[in-house]
Amino acid sequence: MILHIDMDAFFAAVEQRDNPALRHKPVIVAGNSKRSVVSTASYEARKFGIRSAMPVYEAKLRCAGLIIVPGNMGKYRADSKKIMSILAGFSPLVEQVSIDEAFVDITGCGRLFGSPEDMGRAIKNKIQAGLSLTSSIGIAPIKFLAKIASDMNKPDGLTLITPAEAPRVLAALPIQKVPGVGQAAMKQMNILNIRCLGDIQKFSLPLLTRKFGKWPHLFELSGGIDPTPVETGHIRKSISSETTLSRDVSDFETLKGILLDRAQTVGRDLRAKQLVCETVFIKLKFSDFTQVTRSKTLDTPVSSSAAIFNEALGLYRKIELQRKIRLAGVGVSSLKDKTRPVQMQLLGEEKKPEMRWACVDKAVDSIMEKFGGNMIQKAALKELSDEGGYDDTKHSNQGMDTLP
Ligand code: TTP
Ligand code: MG
Repeated sequence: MILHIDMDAFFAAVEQRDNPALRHKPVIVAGNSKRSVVSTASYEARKFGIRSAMPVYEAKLRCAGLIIVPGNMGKYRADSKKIMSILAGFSPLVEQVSIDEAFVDITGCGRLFGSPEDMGRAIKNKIQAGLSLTSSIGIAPIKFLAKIASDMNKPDGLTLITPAEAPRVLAALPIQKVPGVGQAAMKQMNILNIRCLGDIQKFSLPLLTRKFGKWPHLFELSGGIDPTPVETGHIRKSISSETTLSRDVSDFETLKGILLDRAQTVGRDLRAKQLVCETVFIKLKFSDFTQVTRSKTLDTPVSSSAAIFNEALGLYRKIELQRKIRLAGVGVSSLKDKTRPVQMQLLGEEKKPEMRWACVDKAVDSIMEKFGGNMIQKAALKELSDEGGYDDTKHSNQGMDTLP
């Protein structure tokens, strides 16, 4: 059996816990710029229709008494770590999937902790006692269903789907609840009158594959098959950082500066985790809220901010700009352990810029770690911030990313 846990209104709940004046009130955690978006809303705020990723101005319109609290990632990360270590006390097979979410394989834990339901309750109680936070837990025979189950009775839920119940729940599951089913797939499914996962079983797999290519996975899920195991020792799939600009821009120098700044943040995070990356990607959101992402896979893994920046810039140059840019982000994926051997280029190794930049990065990283903030930055960035080109509503994604 697999258990999935997801904390309730995580950032907002932490803030409400730490400040009694915020309890039972509509609260959002968000930046303070006019263009900030809601990271999360307390359940009291959700009653007004306020949701993650909604612009703050819209949230304010929906709820006059809304309280806006700035985020504190350090605090959320520390709590996340405590939650994960509580989970590790129940099973060695824990896979953290985001800052407030994890799968736990509880197969074979029965003798120590009782029934799956008992175990779910024990985990919830331990988190409540240790951190004064509520969580929602789903337990099911496969990962996919466990995640669906944890969402069924939020907040403070505990939902068990037994192996006997699983086929019925799967069959009745609205297709839009299935991860990976986007707008385009939904359209095709509507044509075939597929509303629930169970409807997929009415078609033959060869027919679906011939017509739509990538459906074997859905077909398997609809039949209750999800072979993905709980993966421990999980390396983050990606690291990214993005900036919402204080005004929409299209001038190259400002955007170049932002990419440089974001590349440095991402690079620092990457190096701090002793990782290298094989893919660099960028994300741009335009004034009309449409967005594009572009990625490039590299021949050799890199970790220097300069290499990440150069690749990001190369990607950016290839995008045809028709509208002004509202948000720009840089990210890295295909992350590998730095200590793992990699194939080096045989020629010109001593001249490789990546090697030379390693010394600069090392010096900059240690200064930043010691003194923090803006103690040291690229001269190009100094000019930009003097011009007031963009605000500081950055947020590093936590691997649950919206980015690929
Ligand atoms: P979620 O688990 O998606 O949301 P939540 O915990 O706030 O609420 P729920 O009870 O529905 O689980 O995300 C966890 C945290 O990640 C959330 O508290 C804030 C952050 N986050 C963002 O910063 N931006 C986003 O768009 C989302 C969805 C979450
Ligand atoms: Mg959550």
